Amino acid sequence: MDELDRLRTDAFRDLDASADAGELEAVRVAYVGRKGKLTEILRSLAKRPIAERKSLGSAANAFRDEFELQLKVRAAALAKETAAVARQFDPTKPGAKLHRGHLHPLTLVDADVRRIFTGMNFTVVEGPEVETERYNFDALNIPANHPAREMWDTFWITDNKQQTTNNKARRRSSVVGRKLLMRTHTSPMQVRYMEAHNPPFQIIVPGRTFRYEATDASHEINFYQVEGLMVGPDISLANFKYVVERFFTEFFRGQAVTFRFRPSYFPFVEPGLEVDIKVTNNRQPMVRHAHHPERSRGTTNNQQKETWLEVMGAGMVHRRVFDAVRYNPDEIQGFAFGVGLDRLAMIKYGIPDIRLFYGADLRFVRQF
Ligand code: FA5
Repeated sequence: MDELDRLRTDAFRDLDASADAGELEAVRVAYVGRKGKLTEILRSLAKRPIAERKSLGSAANAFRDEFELQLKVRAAALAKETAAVARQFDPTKPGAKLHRGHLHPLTLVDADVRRIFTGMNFTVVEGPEVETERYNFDALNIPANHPAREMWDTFWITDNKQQTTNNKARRRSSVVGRKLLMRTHTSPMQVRYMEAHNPPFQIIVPGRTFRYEATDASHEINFYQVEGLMVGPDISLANFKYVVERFFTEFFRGQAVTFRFRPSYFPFVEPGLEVDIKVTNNRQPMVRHAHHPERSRGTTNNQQKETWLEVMGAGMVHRRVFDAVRYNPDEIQGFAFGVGLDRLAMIKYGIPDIRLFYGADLRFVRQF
């Protein structure tokens, strides 16, 4: 009995002293584990005289029941303490890393273009994505049945309900130039702006454009263009060349790119031209090493095929467009251009496929 009393004092003292779940488990093993001190006493009962067996037995069993209950109580108290400690704020700990978003490469390029042209005194204006046939085609010297309409595969907007149920509306929508479409380029804003303003002025029009065409690595059905228009007395192609060269120099700063002007045709300019940028087959811009031509990227490595990527259409505004907005073509001239924003982004960041912009793959966006 004395031994049991001593054991009880020790057991409850150790239990109270246990500071965590590990220590508590050690206490449990020491007393009621397979070779625990109390277990041994209980096991020895069988060898003891009957009288002792009875009194010692009931005391030892009661002790074991109470001890096991207290083990559970202590375990619950320790768990609570641990949780409270975990909740405590430690001001010396480094802060948790904030998850920051990334700007989409097209957003970055759009911001760059706006900044550079604003720096050259251009005004930024925007226009509607749903256009009328008149602004997208007719006023740009592309009347219905003009073969040049085939240069722009168009998403036409048809209002079936209107056409079948409302004869008056149908008659109205069939008036020349009133048909609706998703703008195939930003050029309609040339006309809208000139109708509402007098020269001289210089504007850019960034915006979304749509074409009903097969997609590939450099063609999307939805892409972005930036229109440029500078109109006033004595504006010439020399002004255009200066503006575009300065734009490319700032846009591709530190990234020597090679570009070329090439004669081309658009019904709303005369003369017309296009601008290409030289890329290797992985779409990296050519990098010319000024002092060591042999180190120029793309020229020595014949595995990287060079191609020209068309980025811009441009030219001097056609008289017929000035006629449409009632400007006098004998008094003023202007240049206009339309540059593909996606293509600029592809060249700037070495992106091989335009479809990556619209794939919503976060692994792509997180690189910018
Ligand atoms: C035009 O859209 C003319 N409006 C440009 C213009 C404006 C000419 C002012 C003269 C005066 P074009 O269809 O070539 O032209 O397109 C212009 C640029 O948009 C192309 O050089 C290319 O960079 C981009 N682009 C055209 N189609 C696509 C497409 N499907 N996907 C991605 N970019 C495209």
